[in-house]
This record gives sequence, structure tokens and C-alpha cells, in this order.
Amino acid sequence: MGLTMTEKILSAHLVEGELIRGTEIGIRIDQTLTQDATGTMAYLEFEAMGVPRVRTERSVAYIDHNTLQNGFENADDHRFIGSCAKKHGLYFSRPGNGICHQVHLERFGIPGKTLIGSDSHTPTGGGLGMLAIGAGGLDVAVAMGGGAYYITCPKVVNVRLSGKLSPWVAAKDVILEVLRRMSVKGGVGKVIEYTGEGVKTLTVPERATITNMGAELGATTSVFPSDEMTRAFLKAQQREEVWTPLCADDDAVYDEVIEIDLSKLEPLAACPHSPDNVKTMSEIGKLKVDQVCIGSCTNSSLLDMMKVAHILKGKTVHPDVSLAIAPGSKQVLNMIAANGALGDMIDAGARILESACGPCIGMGQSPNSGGISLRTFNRNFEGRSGTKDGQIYLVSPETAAASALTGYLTDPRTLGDMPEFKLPDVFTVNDNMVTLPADEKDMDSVEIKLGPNIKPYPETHPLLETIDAPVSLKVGDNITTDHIMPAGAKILPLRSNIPKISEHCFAVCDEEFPKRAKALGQSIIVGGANYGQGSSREHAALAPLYLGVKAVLVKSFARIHRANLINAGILPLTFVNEADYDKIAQGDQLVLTGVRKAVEEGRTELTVVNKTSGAEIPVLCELTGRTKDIMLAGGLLDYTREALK
Ligand code: MIC
Ligand code: SF4
Repeated sequence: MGLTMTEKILSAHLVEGELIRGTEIGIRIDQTLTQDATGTMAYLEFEAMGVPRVRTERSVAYIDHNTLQNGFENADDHRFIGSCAKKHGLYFSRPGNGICHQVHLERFGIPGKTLIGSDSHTPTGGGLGMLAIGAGGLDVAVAMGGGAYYITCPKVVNVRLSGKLSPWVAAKDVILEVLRRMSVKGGVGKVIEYTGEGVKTLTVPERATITNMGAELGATTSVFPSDEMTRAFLKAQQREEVWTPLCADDDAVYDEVIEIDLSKLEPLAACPHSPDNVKTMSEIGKLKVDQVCIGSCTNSSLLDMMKVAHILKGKTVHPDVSLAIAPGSKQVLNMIAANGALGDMIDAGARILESACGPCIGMGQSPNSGGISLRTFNRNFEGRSGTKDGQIYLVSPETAAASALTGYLTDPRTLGDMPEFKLPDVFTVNDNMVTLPADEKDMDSVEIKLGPNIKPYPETHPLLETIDAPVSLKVGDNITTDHIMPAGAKILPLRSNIPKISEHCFAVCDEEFPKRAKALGQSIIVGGANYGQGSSREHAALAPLYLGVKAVLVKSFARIHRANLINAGILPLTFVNEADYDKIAQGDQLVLTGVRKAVEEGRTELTVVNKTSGAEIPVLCELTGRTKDIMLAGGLLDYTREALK
């Protein structure tokens, strides 16, 4: 029986378990990446594990999220991460060098390798034929220490691409179409593999747009073949030597097949407030626009910028629109500066931002009240832009640029003939903003530089025998980690300070939650389906841990968040019957007896008694051998410390 690309990479890296779908497997990790918003915690955790040097083939620490520096906190974090990188053997990508996923694709990614990153958009590397997965910071810390990374052996979905994109229809429209068909929950437990003749027509940055936003499907990751297009990209990046081919066997067996004829696609937009709320331009109709933002790890490549510059050249941004552009990396910025494209953008009135995440994570450029903002980003969750009633639409760079000129959502196909946009044969390569680690012999002399805002990992406790606690919060379906632990310019500087950041936990849903949970001492959260989708931030588990949350009971979990809860020692429970969700109200007192014993014995069915109403509710606590031990120990850090003893 033939193999999928996923199976080929997984079997070459398998260190535990068997490739049986739905079972837990451990894989060896070749590369890791962190960014600064999740990085400080990850390095505190790495330090707590006591491993002196990273044991991966390549680990890179990026600074790209918290670059606003409206106070000492961000800069202290950068300095701390830089010192950890130097001491522990990591490459350090300094602020200004670009967004982690864009830079990693350009400078470090290697086909056929495994990569985990403390950022949910790590699957961008799938555009190069890597198996690149987003994870919590602690999982990345363990992988840096040479430990395996554990996932549920995924189902594999084949998206077969045929045809060729029509002029002005973009890679963004491909992934928006996949999101329209599969929804934000449709990818859970699955890897999405792209194959077919249509693949050959897509460049690596276009493929990376698609794998990047595969995160919004809830998928474990997405992967493209490594072919001549990949080789050409790596050659242009002056690192052709790392190229290896990767493709699925002709008789590979897939769990699901989706056919997409690229030539039939049209420009699409994801409407507020979910990336799967996808409509065509005509379905949306006339929409006046207040703001346009171009950039983010989804759409900030050289090719994207060239298209935008071409559309803007010689024109002026509509008087009612603010246009902000953040090129994805120093390489991109440098090249558009050299070839005149940057000048065309500036001339048209674009507000040029530094090469960083910026508005994508609410670091500035929040739209006006109720403002309509078109963004080339990957997430349009409520409030993420920093404006609570902001209306965010996710579109391609082509649609964004065309709309910035007209002031209305505009189908870029109205722009007339499209020139052929080609990637250059050689990119401008200068890695001077990547600091190399100290030699092993000098590492002891490198001092770790902590700042006053950097606080240790919160206290954990081994799993209790009985959890008897009230429901401190009840929420609905599709709660994102942006709801649980919001980001943005005011809160992101607190990422290294769990006591402080926990004061903002669930601020979007209920501002009183942190005070209430703290006063209760111990509590349980109840939620709906796809709880914890979106960002990989482990702070969405660490803040509840700090606030005394002992268990989270929901209809279903998103993958990374569930893993983060287990890593933090918070019990993840799901309803056996989803209708039982209605049998619990906020404030009810719930009790689970004999939990520790049940977990020890590997029993997955437990009963929650609602002491307030008397209802007995069957729940599932699905922990396997390893996650069972992590839970019993009180979290991954305690478990790893014990394992290293
Ligand atoms: C995001 O896009 O939400 C982030 C910010 O990149 C997060 C990571 C974080 O919260 O630090 C992600 O996607 O994992
Ligand atoms: Fe940064 Fe936005 Fe990409 Fe997250 S999604 S890594 S915030 S650019």
C-alpha cells in the first residue's frame, strides 16, 4: 500500500507508537521555532528542565510579536530570549528581521524535516514540504531538550488541485475555499495534503499562504510536495543543497478527498467574525471600507508585495481609507526597496510598518469604532484587532489593494490585464540579523538577563482525588484562545508575568471572571464545541491554572489547547452526551470523586455530579499512557523534571 507524504515523514521520525490513525505517536523533532510572545515562557520552562544545550538540528528564537515596546517589558523579554538563545545553542532572529514563519520559510525550512513551533501558524513550513506543527511553549521546550513530540496519529485529507488560478485570483482564495467547505472545526485530527496537477502552478510562497491558514481549519498541519518549484525557491534563497523531493505515492490511501479546480475559483472574503464565514464579492455586495491592512505571516511575501505595489503604482489611497502595509521580512523589505515597489507603495499613501506581526495581533492599527477593515491576515476573531466592534474581513492582497484605492470592497478582476508576476531567480540574502549561539565552550560565561516583569512558571499540583468545585464560567461554542487570553498592545507585554496577565483572562466574555475565579479558590469552566481554537498560546491554560481552574468540561476541544491544558495539569473533560451541556449553569457546584484513581487505572468514563441540581452527567477523560502520567504529576514540567531525575 502506498504512503501519503504525512506517513512518509512521520515514519521517518517515529520514536514511539505505530502509525495507526487515532492512536498517540511520538516523533523526533528536527527543528523548533519560538516567537517572543510565547518564547519567554518556553525558555523559562527550558531552563527549569536543566538541559544545557538544545539537541535539535536547528532551533531558532524569533522576535516579531511584541515589538511595540511601549514600556520596558517587551524589550526586557527580547533581551532575555536573546541571552537564552546565546547560552543554549539557538539562532536568534533579532527584531526587524521579520515574522517567524516568513523568515523560517526563507532561511531555515528544509523539505522532509519535522518542525514544531510555539505558534499555531508553524504549518507555514508545509509550503516547503516540511511536517510543521504548532504546539504549546512547553512542548517546544521539551523538543528543544531532545524529547519527542506527541500527537494523535492524524487522518490524512487529500485536497486535489487541478487547473490554474485565473488572473487576480490568489492562493488566499484557495484556502478560503477550503475553509468554506471544511469549517474551522473540519480539520481537527487531520493533516491536509495538497496534490494534483494544480500544485505545480503554485509557487512556494503561495503554497505557504495555504498551509499557513490551514491552522484555521483546526488541522494538525498541511503539507505540499517538495518538487522542482520547491527546488527553485531554495536555489533562489541560495540553499539548494537542502532540497530533497517529497511526494505521495500514486496509491496512497486518504481518509477524505476534496477536489478543487483552481480555474473555477473567484476572489473570496471571510466575513466577521470567523475565518470560515466565507462569501464571494457579489454575496457581500457593496461594502464601504475604513481600513486596509496588508501583511502577516499569511500574505507578506515578496510576491504578495509586488502584486500590491503594481496595483497601487501611480494611484492614491482612497481619502476615507487608511492603508497599512507590513512586509514579512527584512529580505522582502530590502528587495522591494531595491526594485522600486516600496516607493510605489509610499507614493500611493500606504503607511509602511516594520516587518513584524503588528496589527495582526492587535499591536497597533486598531480600526475606528465599528470600522470595516479588510486584512490579508488569517484571523478575524471578535475584538482581536483591538476594536471590540471592529468588522474584520480576510481577503487576498490583490483584493485588499484594489479596495484601498476605491474605498469599497472591490473584486480585483476589475483591474484589467494582470501582468505575469515571477519570483526572482536569486533573492537578496543577508542573515546579519540572525545572531549565532555562543560556542559550547563559552556558554557558561553567558549571563541570562531577566527583567522585573519576568515571573516564574505558576505553581502546579498533582491531580486531586476529588474535584469539588463550582462552575466559575460557562461559555458557548468556538471559544478561541483570544477569548480566553486576549492579546493586543495592552496585554501582550504581560506574557512573561502570569499573575498579572491572568487579570485579563476571559476579558472578552466576562470581565469579572478573574476576580470571581480567584475568590472561589478552585473552580471548573464549562464550554461548548471546538473550545480553545486559534492561537497556541499556553497562557490560555497557564492563566486559568493560576486562577485555580481544576477542570474544563466542554463538548469538544481544539488540539493545541487541549494539549496545553494537560501540560498545565488542568483536567480536560468532554460530555458523553452533548445535550448535558444544558444541565449545568454557571455557579453550580460540581463534584468528581475518585478522579485520580480513575486516571491511574486508565478508566476514561467518569461521572460529574451537579450538586446544585442533582443531575448525574457522564463525561469522558481520554488520557493515554503518557498524558495520564503528565496529568497525575501535575503537568508536563513536573513530569519532565521527574523523567530527567
Ligand atoms: C496568533 O496569531 O494568535 C499568535 C499571536 O501568533 C499566536 C501565538 C501567541 O498567542 O503568542 C498563535 O497563533 O499561536
Ligand atoms: Fe504573527 Fe499574526 Fe502570524 Fe500570529 S498570525 S504569527 S500574530 S502574523
